[in-house]
Amino acid sequence: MTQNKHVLSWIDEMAALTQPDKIVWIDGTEEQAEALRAEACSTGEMIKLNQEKLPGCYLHRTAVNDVARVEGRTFICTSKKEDAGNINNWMDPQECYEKLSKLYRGSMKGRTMYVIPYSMGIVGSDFAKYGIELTDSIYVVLNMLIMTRVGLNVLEALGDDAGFIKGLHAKADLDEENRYICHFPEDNTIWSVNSGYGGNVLLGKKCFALRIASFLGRLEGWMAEHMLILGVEYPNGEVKYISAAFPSACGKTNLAMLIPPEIYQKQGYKVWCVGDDIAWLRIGKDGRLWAVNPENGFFGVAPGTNEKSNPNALHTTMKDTIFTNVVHNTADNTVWWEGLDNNPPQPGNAIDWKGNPWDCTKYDKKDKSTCGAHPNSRFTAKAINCPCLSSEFDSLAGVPISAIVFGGRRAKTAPLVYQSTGWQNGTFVGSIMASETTAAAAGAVGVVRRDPMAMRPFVGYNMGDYFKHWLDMGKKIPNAPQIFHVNWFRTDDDGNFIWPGFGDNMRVLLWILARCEGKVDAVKTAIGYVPKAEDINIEGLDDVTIDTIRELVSVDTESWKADIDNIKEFYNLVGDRVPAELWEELAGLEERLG
Ligand code: OXD
Ligand code: MN
Repeated sequence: MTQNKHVLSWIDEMAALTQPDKIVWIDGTEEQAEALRAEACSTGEMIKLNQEKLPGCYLHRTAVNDVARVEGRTFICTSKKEDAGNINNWMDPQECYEKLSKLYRGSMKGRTMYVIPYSMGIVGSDFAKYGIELTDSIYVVLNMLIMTRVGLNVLEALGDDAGFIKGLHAKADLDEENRYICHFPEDNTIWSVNSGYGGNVLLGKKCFALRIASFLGRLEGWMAEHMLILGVEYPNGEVKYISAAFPSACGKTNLAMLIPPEIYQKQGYKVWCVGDDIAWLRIGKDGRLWAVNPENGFFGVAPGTNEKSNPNALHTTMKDTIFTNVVHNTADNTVWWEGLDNNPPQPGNAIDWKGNPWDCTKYDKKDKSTCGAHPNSRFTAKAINCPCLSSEFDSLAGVPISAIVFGGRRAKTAPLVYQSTGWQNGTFVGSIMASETTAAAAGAVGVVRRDPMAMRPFVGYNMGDYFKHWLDMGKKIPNAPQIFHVNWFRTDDDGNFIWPGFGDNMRVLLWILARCEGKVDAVKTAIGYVPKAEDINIEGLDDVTIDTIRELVSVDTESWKADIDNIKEFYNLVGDRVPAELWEELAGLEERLG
């Protein structure tokens, strides 16, 4: 398959450790993928769904103890602890290799080791980075075939180079006590063991395209961010691009695939999706910041996805999709999840995510254990099947970014939208990003979790150095994007959301883009620029008046003041590498708040 000595000797070493019965190279062909699907169905690892209704679609269930990313068991193994920083778990690389080697030893006996050569980004482009994942899971192979660009052309493009990311994944016993997701950024290596859940085992995604890539980006002068990328097309055909970072489960996929309200559709506005989760950003020759989505598919949360919230995502999942941990409707061999529609499969025809008969009549919104689909159940779907996929999805150069948008879930503090006063202030805005926990999650409601740039679980090095890298990048981008913050989740005194959200977020995106072009005024406040209420278009909105907008864009000085201590506490936790510029920004904010 390849003569690359670095590749071959590494595979030999890993095979000697894990001792598979055989080694199979994944070549990216449909014939091989089809044979693997058949094999997975014959062993029960996957279920082939109704091929008339859902062509090319399959269902998989993970182990009950293995349903989400495990931040507590995710480690950054740099030789110096300070280089991983206080926000990451750290283990000494040597200690970690030794510890995990014991878990890997002989773990593939009686199993096959699959060798997956893959590219993040388009093979041969300036953005592309190559990886090889070794895994004993067909499910992983089939997901990687959707999420990344897999094929022998990756090996050709790599040539004799040693510069590939070495990923080793073994399911082992799926023992949660011995589950580890470890990153060795200094060695371009990722080791994952005892899990079969997407975010822990599809090593191209969070592990490579965010944690390792963020480390490489800092060394090489680019950025790997937890951001969607979308294009807004104007009636004259011009398209402007926005990238946006929100914490996990705050609606990135919905925003990326937004359908504009009717009044905009009639005028000819459209929104195109370039990516829903990860952006790699580089400074272009023209001095602007250019972005690609390094992935090739969507690994989206199923519950809540429906014809209203995200019709584009729903259509994307109608073919060639792997569903994980959703309800199996055995009446017609299809799938269902909470929030899809009001027709759950009836008792006798429904199998829940654990593989047990499910009775929808016992469903209680407040009790997660009564759900048919796991709240973190997923679809793995091909980008190419997305009806609103941007024509620039495959562009070698990426797309030029006009605006970077940060966002969180804040009941009171953050207004609907505000604009930072420049790159340094915008970096500060990103660094203090936060979300409040909702009643949907276990634990206290309204607890603020700081999640800088939505990267808290994904920065592969010291968070203070990451902030510094943001500031340094700003100095190098002659024509930098404007930086904004949005909050779709402001609530009234009864706890109801004030802003309708979803497609109507288009109204805010248009204000953001108008600001980028200097086409609209704004009001300067202590935190930055907020819209004049009349500049957010409310035509066609039933429950939103100009007074509602006034309320939404008002700055609640008291709740900001109350937030300052929490920000200081967080900066202190990040530690002494927080750049002085950000402390100055914080002092400035405190002063302006009075
Ligand atoms: C994801 C996440 O799965 O952010 O995208 O957790
Ligand atoms: Mn994500």
